[in-house]
Amino acid sequence: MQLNRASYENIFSGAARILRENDTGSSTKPAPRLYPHQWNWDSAFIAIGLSHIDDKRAQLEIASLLDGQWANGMVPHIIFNPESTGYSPGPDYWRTHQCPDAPKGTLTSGITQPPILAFAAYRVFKNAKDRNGALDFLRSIYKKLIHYHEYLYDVRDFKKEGLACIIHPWESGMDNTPSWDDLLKRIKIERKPEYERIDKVLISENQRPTDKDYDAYSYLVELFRSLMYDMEAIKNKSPFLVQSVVFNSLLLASLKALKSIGTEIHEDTGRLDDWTALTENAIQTKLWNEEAHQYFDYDVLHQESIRRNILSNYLPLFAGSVVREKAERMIHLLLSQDTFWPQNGYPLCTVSMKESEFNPQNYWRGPVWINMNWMFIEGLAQYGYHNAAEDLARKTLDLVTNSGFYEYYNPLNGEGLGSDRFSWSASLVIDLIETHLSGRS
Ligand code: 2M8
Repeated sequence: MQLNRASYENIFSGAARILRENDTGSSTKPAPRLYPHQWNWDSAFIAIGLSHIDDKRAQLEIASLLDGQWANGMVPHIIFNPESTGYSPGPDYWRTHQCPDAPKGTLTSGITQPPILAFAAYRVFKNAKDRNGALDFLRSIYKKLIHYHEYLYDVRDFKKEGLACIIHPWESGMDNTPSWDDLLKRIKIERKPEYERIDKVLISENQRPTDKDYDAYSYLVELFRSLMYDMEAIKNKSPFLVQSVVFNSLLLASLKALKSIGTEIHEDTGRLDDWTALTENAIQTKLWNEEAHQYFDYDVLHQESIRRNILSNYLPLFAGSVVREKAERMIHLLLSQDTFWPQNGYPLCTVSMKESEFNPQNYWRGPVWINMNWMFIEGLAQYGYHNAAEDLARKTLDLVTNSGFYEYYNPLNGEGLGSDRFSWSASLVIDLIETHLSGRS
């Protein structure tokens, strides 16, 4: 049987419908009710899928995110839609409008997310049918993208080692991954922060972070708010400072894309090569663990590697920055039925099944996420593992065909979890169908 674009007609049109339903005009909500604003890395993943349907709308997704850019270059993790309510913490909690760097007239959070934006912008360009329009788009965003990366190196590379630091679990995008457990437990919360949790009203509690996690998340936001989001002060006072693998891998992938963008539009790509070499080297020297054959997040305050076997430790494969011999060892672990690829279930678990914290139903503690699978499909293909990449793409499409466009899935039985009609699940399915199926059965 030939499985190609035509075999997935229904799933493709279902995905396109979800993107239309979650469209607010210039941006796309990650989910209809649970996430009613614009999120940073969601919009990047969404733009990639949209680019197969409508060039201009994909470009607008990225441009609208950049409208929320701060004067210091930061692209925030959430841009609030003033017409949407029902998400907490909202703009009243973040209170970023008090901060001189925050954009005027746009309400945003005060932190960022894994920087895959430039990578997505380049994909949007490559997929465009109108080449001239797409070049204009690149010209209109290039300086803003450079400014974002200047921020990541000049402001966020606290140790001046070529590794951007994250200051909050939300900046990793993998909010309650077990890698943050010990760090969060160590935070001394003197006064319980005041917040409400709407997520638990919409989604089963056993699929979401705990209240203890939320105490820590909110405590950190209240701390940053009290410091007026001043990064020098946060660097000295925050109990959460991590050189994260997911963040720096996506940064690397974006730097390479940014260089291609600059070359396309004949712009100066000056600092990009230096940054790339610096970060590539720092990932190899500081984050690589020879014994475990993988990269580990690094806890800057306690000066130790965070030794949890989680899927994002392998993301340097997506950035294409792993030498072949290391890559082969990592891919062997990744495809193993003991760790991330359950024998009778669905790959890839976000936490190794061998870790005691592995939980097949809880958020970033084990379930399959489509964006992660998508990045590994790209990574495996880059390293010449075309059969494994296609296997993973088909398994991912089977999962969505059987269970729907969920936020995440139980890897053991395929059950859909979290929010239904989740935008990046829809968008990346479109990209998988369009670019990752060879037509082999
Ligand atoms: C989740 O994070 C938000 C906070 O940013 C939340 O739980 O309320 C994460 O899965 C994150 O990666 C994602 O960008 C966001 C929106 O989909 O939801």
